[in-house]
Amino acid sequence: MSLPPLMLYLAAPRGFCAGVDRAIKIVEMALQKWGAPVYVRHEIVHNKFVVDNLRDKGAVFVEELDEVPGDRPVIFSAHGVPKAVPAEAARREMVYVDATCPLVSKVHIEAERHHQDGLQMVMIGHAGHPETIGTMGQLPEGEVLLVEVPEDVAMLEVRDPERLAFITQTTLSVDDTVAIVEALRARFPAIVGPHKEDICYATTNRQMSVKAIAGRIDALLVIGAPNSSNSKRLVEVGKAAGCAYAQLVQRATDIDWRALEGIRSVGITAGASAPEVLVNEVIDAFRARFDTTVELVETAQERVEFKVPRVLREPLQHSI
Ligand code: 0CN
Ligand code: SF4
Repeated sequence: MSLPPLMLYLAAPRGFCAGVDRAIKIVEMALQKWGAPVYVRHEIVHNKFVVDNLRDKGAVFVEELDEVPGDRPVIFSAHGVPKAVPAEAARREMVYVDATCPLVSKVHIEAERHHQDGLQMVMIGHAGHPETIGTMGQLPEGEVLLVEVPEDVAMLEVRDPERLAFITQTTLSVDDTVAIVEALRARFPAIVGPHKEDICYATTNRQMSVKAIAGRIDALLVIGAPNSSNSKRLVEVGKAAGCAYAQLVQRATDIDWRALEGIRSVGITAGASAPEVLVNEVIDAFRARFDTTVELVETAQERVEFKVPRVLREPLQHSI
């Protein structure tokens, strides 16, 4: 029996970004340097496959610092941590390595600078997400007000409308954020902020490549985890760009083949925390069911790389 034909558009850039690559390397190098167990506060990046792999190598994942014994190294995840976390690690004289993405740290520094200039901050982000918690936690309680949707702007109670600044989460939808920034600027003309927002290059590029394929596909599959903000945004961007069926899948076994019956084309992308092996697994699953032609749709090239912290590049001075 011959298989039905299928065009598979593979978006690029997709998958690992420089911050994720660095964060995973940090855990691997810490395991090499200090041996197991190395503790990691929060999933190093939001991907079960990555986390399970590192756990197999000796990483222990916890949610809070007080779950880490004082005599073992601890790594803070790529999403960033409130200031109180490294402060507490230092107080306990722990060995810690901060795997916060440099592009998240940049937003932390921005917030700090505006605060020192006496400005109150508005953060555009998702409540409860670790990056939002970490960024808001750079400043004293109450100094950062959170807005999630344009409607929140009207409800803001600010100290002084003339002395405000805004910052954003790095993994938001570029288009949705424009609307929130416009609402902020309309209500607070004096508000200062970044040129556009603080969304990172990887988030921006992955959304752009989804838009490039959305118009010509019957279905879009985004490989990523349900707690991965940037991956979930790719599903939304696909739908907003006209793709009727857009679904987040962790790996090939999550694919709802019934929903895909009769499709002639599919788009595949992956969030910044999803490893390429899972992309290949999904492509292979399509090849098993369809006579698949793969076409790469590349809308940008990425050459960003971040160094790991110096402590991991130096030889071990003394064992712990
Ligand atoms: O999926 P991630 O671990 O995180 P979010 O998209 O949920 O923020 O991807 C890495 C991004 C960062 C920081
Ligand atoms: Fe850094 Fe962006 Fe990757 Fe997050 S998605 S780790 S901010 S490069």
